[in-house]
Amino acid sequence: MFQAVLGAYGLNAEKFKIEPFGSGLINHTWKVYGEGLAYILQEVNTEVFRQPQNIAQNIETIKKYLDQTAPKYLFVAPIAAANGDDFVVIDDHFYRIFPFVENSCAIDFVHQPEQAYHAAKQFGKFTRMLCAFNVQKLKPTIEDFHNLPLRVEQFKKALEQAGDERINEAKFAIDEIIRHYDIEEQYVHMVDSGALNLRVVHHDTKISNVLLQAETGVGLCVIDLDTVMPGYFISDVGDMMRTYLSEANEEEKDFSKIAIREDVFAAIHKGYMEEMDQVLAFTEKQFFIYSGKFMIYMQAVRFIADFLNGDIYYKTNYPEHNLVRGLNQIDLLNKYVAKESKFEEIIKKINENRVNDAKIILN
Ligand code: GN1
Ligand code: MG
Repeated sequence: MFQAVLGAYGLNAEKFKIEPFGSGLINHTWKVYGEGLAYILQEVNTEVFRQPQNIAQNIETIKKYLDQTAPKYLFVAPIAAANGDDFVVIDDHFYRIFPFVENSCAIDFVHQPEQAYHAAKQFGKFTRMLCAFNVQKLKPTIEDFHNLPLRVEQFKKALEQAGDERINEAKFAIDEIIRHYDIEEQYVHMVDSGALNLRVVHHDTKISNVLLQAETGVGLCVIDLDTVMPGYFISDVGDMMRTYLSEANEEEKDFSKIAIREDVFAAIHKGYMEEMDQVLAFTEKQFFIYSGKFMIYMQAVRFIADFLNGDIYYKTNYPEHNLVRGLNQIDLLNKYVAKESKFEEIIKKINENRVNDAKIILN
């Protein structure tokens, strides 16, 4: 396979080293390097991305726009194959190659608030760069990806169809998901009221999807653009909350290690708002804290639905893997909800300081 894929890019596979890269649950990724060159090769999971041409088209459309409006912005688009296409298809499998950004690094965990700050700033900047771009030009790469009512519907269907054994095993998780149905109701209300604007949103803002300068740790750019499509900002901010706030991630089985770091919350707010404060409407800002509940809850719903469905979506390494992930997210959700008033205080303080700073400047 590697020979055929690299061949389509005019590269001789024998001259390169190829190693698995990253920890994604959906696509397969490799680092390809040798002869002083380095690339990222990826096979797109077409079970998940049913129309991979949409990914290529979206990236191409955005690239053209950014080339004109922000030529200095680092946008990591796929390299064209020898025939000019942005991807190659071999035996019905869909591959593409990206340049490996030199002197960059990616991390898997947020160790310090500064890292959350730099990442949040990059995701905010990405949406800001595209705030005047017509989002209707983009196609959904996964229909209804972050449509919470639909995810809840899928969960209900999985519950109807699951066998007793899995339902019994997941009883606590199921009860918790039902107990939190208000999060979905709030979503429906928020969307119906028109509080949120459709924007170009990344939809997968985990820390490993940001490249940092290797030496300084300063944010360089965002990567993994497959789920870039029209959406709401709460998807991006919410997934940062979900994946940065706790030192323990969704794979952790010992839930006593799950804890919310308030300084990381403040760092996400600072980084994102430095870019987006002037862009977001007043009505959108009211949902900044809600965004965390929204994404953590939706992930719990998706993991538990997949467990009830017999593990057909996420890669799993042991039989209860999706159940444990779902329970982990429920634990995180409950700890997040317990901090809501604290988060409000933090934002209030930040805003007061901003007003005071502005007064000092005016005087
Ligand atoms: C999937 O494969 P990865 O890690 O980039 C999923 C995300 C989930 C995440 C949970 C297309 O992302 O929505 O949040 O797993 N992506 C898709 O780890 O379903
Ligand atoms: Mg991804």
